[in-house]
Amino acid sequence: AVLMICPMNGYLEQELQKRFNLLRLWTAPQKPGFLDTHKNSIRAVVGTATAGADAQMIEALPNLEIVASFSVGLDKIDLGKCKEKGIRVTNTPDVLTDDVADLAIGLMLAVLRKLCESDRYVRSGKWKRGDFRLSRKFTGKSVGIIGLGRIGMAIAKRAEAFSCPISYYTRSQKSDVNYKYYPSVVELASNCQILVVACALTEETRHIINREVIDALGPEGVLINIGRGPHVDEPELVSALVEGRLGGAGLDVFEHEPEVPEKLFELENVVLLPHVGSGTVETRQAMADLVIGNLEAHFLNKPLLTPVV
Ligand code: 8YV
Repeated sequence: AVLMICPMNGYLEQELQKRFNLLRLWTAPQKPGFLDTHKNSIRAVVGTATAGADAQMIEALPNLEIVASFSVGLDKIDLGKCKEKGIRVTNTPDVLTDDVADLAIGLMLAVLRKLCESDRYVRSGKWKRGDFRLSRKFTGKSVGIIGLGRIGMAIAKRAEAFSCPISYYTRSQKSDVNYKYYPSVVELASNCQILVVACALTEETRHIINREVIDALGPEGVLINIGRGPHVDEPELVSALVEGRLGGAGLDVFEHEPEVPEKLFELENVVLLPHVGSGTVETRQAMADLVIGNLEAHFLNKPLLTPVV
C-alpha cells in the first residue's frame, strides 16, 4: 500500500489510486491506530513540505521502502533515519524553481510598490476620499540572496533583469558566479536593500534571520521569505516590523503554519501569502508526475527519477 499523509493534490490522489492500494492518513479518526492496522502493508509514504515522515512514523512502519515527497524541501523527513534503515527518499526539484522564483520577485514588487495595499485602497473606496502615499522603486535595488541553489539562482537571474546588483551568502563561495559574496548573513544584510531567504532549512539555517540580521537590514530594508518559516526568528521579525526597525516583509512561509502572528495583519508594509510558492496548476501537476514516476520506478526496480537518499 501507498500512504498519503495529508491532502495535497487531487490529480496526484487520483493517479495514485489508479495504480496502488492508496491509504489516506488524514481520513483516519485515530492516526496511531490506523498506522498500526496497516503497518505491514505500507511500503511507500507520500508527504508534503509540511507533513513528512518523521522518526515516529518511520519506526511505526516496518516494511517502508520509500518516502516520496510532494516538495523540494525535505526538512520534515528524518533523512538520517531513512538512510540508516535503507529507506529511499525522493523530492520534486527543478519543476517548481520558476514558480518559486517568480513569486519571490512578485513579493518584492508587492512590498515595494504597495500592490496589496493599493488594491485595498481601491476596494475600500478610500481612493475617492484621499491621496495615496508613494511607493518605492524596485528596479535597481540591491538584492541579497541567502542560498544560491536552483531557486536562489533563478531569483538572481530575474532580479538582474530589473538591474538589481546581486550579492549572496552561502556556506562557501561559488566559483562559477560573478555575484558579490559575503561570508556572513549580517554582512550580506548590511549591504543589500532586499534580503531573500532561499536556502534549505537545516539545523544550521534555523533562525538564520535573527535580530542582528534584521537590524543590519534596517528600517529601509525588505525581507523576503520563500524558504521556510523557521528560517526566521518570527517574534523578532514581528517586533522589528511593529517598531519600524525593518522596512517591510514579503512572506510566503511562517513558523507555525497555518498560524500567522496577528500583529502582522495590522501592518501595511507586509505581504502575507499562504505558502503558495509552487502553487500553480502547471507546477503542482509536474510535481505530482514526479512523485508518481519515482514510485513507479521504485516498484519496477528502475533508477529513481529524483533520489535524495
Ligand atoms: C509545497 C514546498 O508547497 O517544495 C517545497 O518544499 O514547500 C512546496 O512546494 C508543498 O510541498 C505542498 O504542500
